[in-house]
Amino acid sequence: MGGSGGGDLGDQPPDSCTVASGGSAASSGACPGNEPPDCSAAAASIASLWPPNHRLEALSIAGITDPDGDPITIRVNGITSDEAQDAHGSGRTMPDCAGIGTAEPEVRVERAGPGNGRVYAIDAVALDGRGGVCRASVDVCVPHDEGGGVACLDDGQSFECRDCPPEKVCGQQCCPVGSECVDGACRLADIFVDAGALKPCLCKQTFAPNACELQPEEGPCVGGSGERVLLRFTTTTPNVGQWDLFLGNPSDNPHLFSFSTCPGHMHSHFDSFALHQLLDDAGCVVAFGGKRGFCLLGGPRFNCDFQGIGAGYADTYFRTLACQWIDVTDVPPGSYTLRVTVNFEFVLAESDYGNNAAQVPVSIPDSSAIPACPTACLPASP
Ligand SMILES: [Ca+2]
Ligand SMILES: [Ca+2]
Ligand SMILES: [Ca+2]
Repeated sequence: MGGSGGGDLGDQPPDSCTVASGGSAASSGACPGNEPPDCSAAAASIASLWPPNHRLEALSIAGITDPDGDPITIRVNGITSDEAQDAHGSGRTMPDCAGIGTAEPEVRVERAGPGNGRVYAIDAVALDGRGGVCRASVDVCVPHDEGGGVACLDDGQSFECRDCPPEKVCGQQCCPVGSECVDGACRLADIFVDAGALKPCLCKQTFAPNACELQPEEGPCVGGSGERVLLRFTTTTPNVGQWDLFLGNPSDNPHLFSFSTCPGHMHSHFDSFALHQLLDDAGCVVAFGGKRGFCLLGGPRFNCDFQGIGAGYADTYFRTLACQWIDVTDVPPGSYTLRVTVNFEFVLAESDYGNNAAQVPVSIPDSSAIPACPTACLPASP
């Protein structure tokens, strides 16, 4: 499943989206339904590592809470350092970081001999399983001297720290997921959501108990079997950056993909691309979509086995696709806001994360006014 992609940007203006809250899943304030986890007190389980004997030290990220008490899943998106992994005098042991894609980052306890201490920065997200997400960046220090009273000096987090796949090697750098080495530098794309393309509509569909849409590997993207009311919409994601959004072969980033065995879906799906939320007047999330399967492709260079969105192209998930909806069966009639956020877990490096959400007003009538899919779909936005 996934977008047909390949659409040229044409006349779609890059400012046709509504900038929302930068990936935070719910607004501030008390929401009866769900609030996102709170990353404000996040810290590494060990802030300063000693002695620098080149071991890989397993850490965790502490201090993240969820206001609703939801169980939290933490995932490390990346680790950077202010020293190159093979910095002079550091032992030249590589890779110096591991655990990306897990809740347990590992960093090598070493630093450059002539340096001022090595600072690692661990970039992670916390997910509450109900569409809430927060982002944390925590520092870990390997001081140059023990007990010298000198704090680690962060000379700039210039070095991606991991077992770098060959196509990501860029001089002394390792390009982060989503970027690509061109002319000796890691180049970043910029995707956004086209609000004008969403065109939400409502229809009813009946699902058998064994339907793919009820399987966890596909979301699940309906709340149960039987007749469901679906708010369908089209997500179009243009890349307005100067460079391709580059994901490449799914096997290079296995932690970001899952393999669906549902009929017709026998390929690797990118899990964390878009978040679909329905908000009430208070900005609280009243329903969210479960769609997991994304195959990023835009432009002639990319396909499902080599994924990406070319500069000047867009990836589109049409509202007729399975799971490209929010199940609103249990949402009372009324006025709401549909919000779609791409790259909401920040797994793809981009030059701008502030334009990744778009929203449009939605009106949900009494269910007797909603027709059956797929022959009809009642427009839900003015
Ligand atoms: Ca929560
Ligand atoms: Ca330093
Ligand atoms: Ca962006």
